[in-house]
Amino acid sequence: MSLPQGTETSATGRPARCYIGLGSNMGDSRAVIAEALKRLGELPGVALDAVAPLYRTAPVGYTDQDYFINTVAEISATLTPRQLLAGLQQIENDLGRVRVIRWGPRTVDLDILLYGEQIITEPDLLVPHPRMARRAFVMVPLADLNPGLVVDGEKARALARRLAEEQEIARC
Ligand code: A4P
Ligand code: MG
Repeated sequence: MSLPQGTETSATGRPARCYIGLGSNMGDSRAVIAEALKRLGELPGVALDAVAPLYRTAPVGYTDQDYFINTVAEISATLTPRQLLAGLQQIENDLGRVRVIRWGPRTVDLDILLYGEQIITEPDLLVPHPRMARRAFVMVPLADLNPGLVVDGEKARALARRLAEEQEIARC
């Protein structure tokens, strides 16, 4: 029997290695990201294994807004992708997320970038995150954590180097 997408944990029964993208460009973004990371590690079924450095990044998509602070966290998860998404959305809401425009300013954004090897294609849950391989603000911190990870057929480190030449990003 196959389960609906997003309701399976890792095929091995072991925790799934997942990567979470974090971004903020409203309020005290550093403090918001720090608090989001703390709460991420406190979610039941989540162990926070590693966090990349913080980066200051030029806005992508809707460009008439402030620079972002971005990073990526590596976690081990025993909850399902859907439960993980619900946990991330709870953190966004608890931190007073405000977002008016798609791709516009936000207090905090938490995206599931990768959930183990799972591919999920549901209207409200797309994993791998469909735009991650085009974004320096995702690929540069992801490559800090796992340079050899293959994303879209290319190693994260190579992808990150190329994107960092095209998009403004700096350690902060
Ligand atoms: N959703 C689907 N798949 C996922 C996933 N893998 N992880 C759904 C999380 N959510 C996922 O998200 C809208 C819906 O996406 C959710 O209800 C969920 O069911 P949202 O966070 O409410 O809206 P959003 O973030 O404005 O939209 P989206 O499409 O996720 O935006 P992006 O692509 O994440 O872009 N520039 C810089 N420099 N740094 C940034 O962090 N972020 C964005 C947002 C644009 N430009 C940026 C940055
Ligand atoms: Mg989002």
